[in-house]
Amino acid sequence: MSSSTAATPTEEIRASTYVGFDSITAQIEHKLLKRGFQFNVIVVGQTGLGKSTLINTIFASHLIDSKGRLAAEEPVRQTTEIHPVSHVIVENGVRLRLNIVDTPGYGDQINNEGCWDTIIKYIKDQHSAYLRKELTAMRDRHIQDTRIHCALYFINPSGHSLRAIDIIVMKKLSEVVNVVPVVAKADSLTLEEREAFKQKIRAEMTYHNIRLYPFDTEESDEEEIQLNESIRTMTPFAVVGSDRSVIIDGKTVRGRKTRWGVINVENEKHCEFVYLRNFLTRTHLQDLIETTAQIHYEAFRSKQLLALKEQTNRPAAP
Ligand SMILES: Nc1nc2c(ncn2[C@@H]2O[C@H](COP(=O)(O)OP(=O)(O)OP(=O)(O)O)[C@@H](O)[C@H]2O)c(=O)[nH]1
Ligand SMILES: [Mg+2]
Repeated sequence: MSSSTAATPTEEIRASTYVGFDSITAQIEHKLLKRGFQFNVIVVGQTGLGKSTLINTIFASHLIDSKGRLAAEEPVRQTTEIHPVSHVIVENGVRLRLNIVDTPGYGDQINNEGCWDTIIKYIKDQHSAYLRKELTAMRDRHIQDTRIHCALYFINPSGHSLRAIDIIVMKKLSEVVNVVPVVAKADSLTLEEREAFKQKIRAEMTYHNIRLYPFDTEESDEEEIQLNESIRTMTPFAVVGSDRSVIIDGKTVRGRKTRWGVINVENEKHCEFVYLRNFLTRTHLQDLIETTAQIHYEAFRSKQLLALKEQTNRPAAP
């Protein structure tokens, strides 16, 4: 584009009669509401840290929120394969298809080398399926999106430090997906231990140069930058999961009943599950989806297309 035309300022004219194009936002909203939204999350981490249980907790709490759906009461067993679980949640006319991909935990073998490969491959496969659909001559107007928007990474609540395997896997994941770390089974730490552990993990992640979500961009305004900063100081979220309901003050909630009392997973004083849920659904849902398309998928797409171009440009062998 020539710079002389780009630099000319456009004069703003106020319409003398009502034209009605301000309804474009309502038109867009109507269209989006009809189509609905798709949000895909994957859970990753060592075996037995409560990944499958947390999925149940998220669904159950959402289902309670959106009033009157059946709870996901399946008993949790050790996960042996990558398994997407999906629910459509409706709230005030907004339809969200929430896909959570459960993965088998790793870390109980003597040699854990490459145990995360299948998970990375799964994430890349979704990108490649999307690209394939985008490149077909008769592409659909709306492509079904299975790209993973967020990876919840489960950290063992050891209270000491990250394990070597955590650092490797989070680094690998952060190259292809938005990574959000959580401290699993946070009920096993005291409040002081929890804070100290979280601080230690943040320091270690900075030290190892692990790039975690959320990212500030040139487009971020002051408010977004502040919100992102507050999220960064809160991560990793210390969560407790439960696949059981307990009754507290006549209300059914997700909780863990122990000999010394009940942990209500939705009580902010007990754990940070509610913060994680708010972050995922209330404040960063759209940004997670957008970042996936604009950063992670874009990187994959340009790499693939460049490779394709090189292949076709190469002179044929004699
Ligand atoms: N104390 C405590 N126990 C939990 C929590 N979440 C899950 N558990 C228990 O931990 C055990 C393992 O939970 P799972 O959800 O199967 O763990 P997973 O990470 O899916 O394990 P794999 O499928 O082997 O990777 C179960 O007995 C759960 O009840 C938690 O927040 N606190
Ligand atoms: Mg599991």
